[in-house]
Amino acid sequence: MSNENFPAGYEPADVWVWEHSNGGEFAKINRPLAGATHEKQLPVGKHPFQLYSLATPNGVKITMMFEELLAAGYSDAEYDAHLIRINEGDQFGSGFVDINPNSKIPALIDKSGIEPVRVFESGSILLHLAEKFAAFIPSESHKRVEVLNWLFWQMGSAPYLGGGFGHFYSYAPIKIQYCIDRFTMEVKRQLDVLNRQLENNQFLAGDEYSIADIAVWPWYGALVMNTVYSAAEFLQAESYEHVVRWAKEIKNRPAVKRAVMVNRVWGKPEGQLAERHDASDFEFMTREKLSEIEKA
Ligand SMILES: N[C@@H](CCC(=O)N[C@@H](CS)C(=O)NCC(=O)O)C(=O)O
Repeated sequence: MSNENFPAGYEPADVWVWEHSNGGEFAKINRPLAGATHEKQLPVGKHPFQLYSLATPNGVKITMMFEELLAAGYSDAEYDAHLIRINEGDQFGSGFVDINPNSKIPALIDKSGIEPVRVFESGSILLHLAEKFAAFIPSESHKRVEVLNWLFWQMGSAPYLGGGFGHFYSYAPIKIQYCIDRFTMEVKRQLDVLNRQLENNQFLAGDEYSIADIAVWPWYGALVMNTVYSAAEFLQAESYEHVVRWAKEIKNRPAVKRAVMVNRVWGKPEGQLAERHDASDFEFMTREKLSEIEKA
């Protein structure tokens, strides 16, 4: 075996032992165990859809879908968006684990049918809503399968971007060249895949905006627009010109401008809407507006 391991001399033990200190930002909130750590029921609002989430890229996918559905006139898509603070361990509360045994945002309860159903995994939520409303997914089989191709491409690819590149480039407590090189190579390859696809297509799956764009934009759009990981220069993001064109076009959609605010508790006060229970909340319930009321 190599004698260049890090830390020097490190060899994996026969049996891995969990040390609470390992992990760095984000990984440190996890445990090698599933299940609830504490009893906590989830709040329930008045709308047919109850979303439990945070404005990370995985969370934004679902608020984009709801805001796009509402903007397209599907008034039955009204939703309550409750805040799950993953840094504080809300995803390990018993109520949350009941709706997502994987303890990750986003998670949804759909109360619009005869019985409430739980929906977890962002891809499953997007597909469930697209099928329910027959929206943002084409009905013709050959077009539909192309949307599913890119939807599932995202599910398989983004963990290399977030859990691999983002973790080692931004969050890991030490910079390890081997890990950064390995995941940078993969992320640049993925960006090139998207760039080639978007060179000849307005949207990912062709000429129609779909759940494929809604799944991919919060990760790869954010990456090239430098709103995650501050890595645009490192990755030469501007060279993926078709991805940049697509990312900017989607960013300017009114529904997307609203969606990125929901369950957001960082950044500019006017861009933070911790919870969304009504369309008017975007006007009256942002952090900026609440601070004005508190001061008055
Ligand atoms: N494959 C999942 C990934 C969800 C995910 O990783 N969510 C992160 C936030 S972006 C999370 O909840 N992390 C909390 C944790 O790891 O404990 C999906 O697409 O829904």
